[in-house]
Amino acid sequence: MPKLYNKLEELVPQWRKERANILKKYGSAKMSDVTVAQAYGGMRGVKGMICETSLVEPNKGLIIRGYPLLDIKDMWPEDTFYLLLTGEKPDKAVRRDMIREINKRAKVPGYVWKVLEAMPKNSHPMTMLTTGLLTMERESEFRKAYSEGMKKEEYWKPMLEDALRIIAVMPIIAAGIYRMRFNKGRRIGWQKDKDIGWNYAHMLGIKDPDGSFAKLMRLYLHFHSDHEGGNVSANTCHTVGSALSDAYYAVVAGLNGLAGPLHGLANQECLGWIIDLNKKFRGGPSEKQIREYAFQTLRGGQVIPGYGHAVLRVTDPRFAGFLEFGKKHFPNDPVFRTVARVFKVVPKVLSEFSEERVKAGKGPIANFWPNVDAGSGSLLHHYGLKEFSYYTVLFSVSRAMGMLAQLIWNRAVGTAITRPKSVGSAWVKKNVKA
Ligand code: AMX
Repeated sequence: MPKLYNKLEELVPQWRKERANILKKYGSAKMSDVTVAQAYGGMRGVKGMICETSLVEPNKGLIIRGYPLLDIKDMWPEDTFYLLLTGEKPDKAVRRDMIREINKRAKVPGYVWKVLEAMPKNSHPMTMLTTGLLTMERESEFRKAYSEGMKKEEYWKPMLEDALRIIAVMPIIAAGIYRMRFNKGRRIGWQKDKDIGWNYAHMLGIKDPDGSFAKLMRLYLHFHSDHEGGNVSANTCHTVGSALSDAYYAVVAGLNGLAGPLHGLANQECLGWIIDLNKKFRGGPSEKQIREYAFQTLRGGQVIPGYGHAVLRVTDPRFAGFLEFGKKHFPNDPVFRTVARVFKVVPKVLSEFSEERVKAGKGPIANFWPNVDAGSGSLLHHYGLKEFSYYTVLFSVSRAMGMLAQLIWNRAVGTAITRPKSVGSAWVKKNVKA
């Protein structure tokens, strides 16, 4: 049994007890009010679900189980998953055990490749990823155990098994898609006894003479793993999982949300914007040119990708961490240099544009600062991973860990099926006092 399994056997009864105590003590107390604007506006700020794995503080950014992200930036993905799920920082023995357990499950059935090979050559890599993973749903231990009459108390166990399998196969499927979709040659296999980050870098087939690309992959998978429970991907996965759909169905549903341009696809859009900027001003734009270009984008009715956030009100620490990586490894890369320069200019542009919006009677832009997607693509681009449409796949391999940790916790404590109440506009007009 993995050390993670034993740890959960110890923790799950404590979680259940805590949940029961909280419900007994606070069950009928109010924790949020909802305005009509929030109901029409994506439920922004409405506290309506519980997520233990991480928290996004508007002025601090991502905090995983109490640890601000930049304080734990050296974690490997195996550590991240353990921390997300248990709340405890793993030691070296746990990391070794996690690597062993992932290795045991790192096999993709042949039928997955057949399905992917049959897809149209110009399919989006995200469509290929979710199709590949969904094809594997027949492997679900949860569904099997459920159909054999598993007791409620046991739900988390096959959910954990499915989670470990999904974490192990996702980088293999994702790397296979990269090589297949972009004509990179034969698939490269998983190397036994190595960690997820190293293997993903290796299977993509990117040249990595100094090992820094593998380091970037570890950092990338760690940074994108979770962003509390209300974002589109986590929230969708949570809702689908609440119907007791297994982890394959639920994670794929979440990833379909991640594929939207306002969510995980922004990294693709963002690098495109930076490259266009570099092309237009050969040799790299000046700050003045960036300012003009940014205003052009905004006045053309488009958003500046990689800037703004639904919750954050400061520079995303994930962006700060990636900026630090680029400055350390390739400060003079022309694309990275533009990303760093854009960071100096765009927050002020957005602030001025926000004032213009307000004068014109529109709402302000709530956050002028970069989010994770503003810089991540430039790092991948440096290593020769230049196919923008692939970037959300990398995000997905990572985000699956957060979604899976949340699913396991929910099945462990017995979270109910999601079912908020909706009302129509007529109901609002009739029942809400202006
Ligand atoms: N450029 C231009 N306008 C922006 C903007 C930006 N970067 N960020 C916000 N705005 C606009 C919104 O489009 C909205 O305009 P509208 O009222 O005319 O529709 C207005 O400002 C108010 O929006 P908000 O309250 O500041 O943000 P939000 O919570 O509604 O949306 C987000 C958040 C991320 C969708 C938005 O900031 C955006 O579109 N950013 C660019 C895309 C992006 O980077 N997405 C990635 C987010 C991180 C992730 O999930 N991976």
